[in-house]
Amino acid sequence: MTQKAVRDMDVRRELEERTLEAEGIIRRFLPREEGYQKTIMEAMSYALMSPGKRLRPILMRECAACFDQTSPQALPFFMAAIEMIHAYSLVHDDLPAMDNDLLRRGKPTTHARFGEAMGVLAGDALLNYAFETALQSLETDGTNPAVHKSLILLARKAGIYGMIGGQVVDVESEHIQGMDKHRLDFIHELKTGALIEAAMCIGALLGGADESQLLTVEQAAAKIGLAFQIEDDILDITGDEKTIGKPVGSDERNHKVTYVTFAGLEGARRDAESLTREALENLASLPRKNDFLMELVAYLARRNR
Ligand code: GRG
Repeated sequence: MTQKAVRDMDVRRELEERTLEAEGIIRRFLPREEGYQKTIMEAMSYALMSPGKRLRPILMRECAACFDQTSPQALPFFMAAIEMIHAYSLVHDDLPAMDNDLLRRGKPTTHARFGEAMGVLAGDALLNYAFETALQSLETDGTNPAVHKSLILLARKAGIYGMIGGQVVDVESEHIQGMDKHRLDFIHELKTGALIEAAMCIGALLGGADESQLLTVEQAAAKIGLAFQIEDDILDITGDEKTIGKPVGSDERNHKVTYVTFAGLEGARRDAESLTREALENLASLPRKNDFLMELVAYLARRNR
């Protein structure tokens, strides 16, 4: 076995453990499936607990561990909340009005399983419940300014200046001629990057990062988010388990403009690698060296090699 294969296996094993831990935390905050609202609660659990990597809560926790972790008690609320926001975005992204996908994470999408109206409502409910969950952190750590800053950051990065903003420009871009690289970068930065930035910055804030350390983490996260999206675009062409639910190369066949359209396959790979290298340099400058975080970031950038 090559050295790279051994390293990949180690990261995957460690990642599996962290994924289970994150799922344990998320499950604690799930609403009980009962009463007249049972169906929506089932749909929320279905969307949230179907097998995903839980990267955002894991990145959050690992970023907190790069600091002196001044408020670990608020962390689980935000870990669960960010995954709820991610899950809602996937549910809505799969709806007929958006990507119209029938499979996600190897299973029927939420609207395919529960119907379109329930798909819309389950997404709405997960978004609302995410903030209900994050706001509960005030009850345990309400005097901590880092908690207040984290709540504002979460709202902003998930909203019109973040993920939703990126999705809006993406949807509108389907109807315009001549997508340019600047617009595509803007879409990626917001649609994919904003939630990764929120995850890592909230982790840093709750770990006790100061303003300049927070900026360093935000810069690293932006690079990781873009590298992650580039890898996703590469996977859409080369095919992998991540494309489950989408025909291999479908974006290319549908003439959807992706990062690969501008940079070519090799250029895209090179860009993802250099973004990752820069992000690792940023992370290496934080007070505590977090080997797993560094390994994870490097692994994400080479997951289709
Ligand atoms: C509907 C407001 C709204 C936003 C949708 C997340 C998103 C924005 C769209 C999904 C489409 C897409 C390919 C986005 C790129 C980001 C990405 C690769 C998401 C998938 O994240 P993973 O790989 O998924 O972490 P799992 O299933 O592991 O959680």
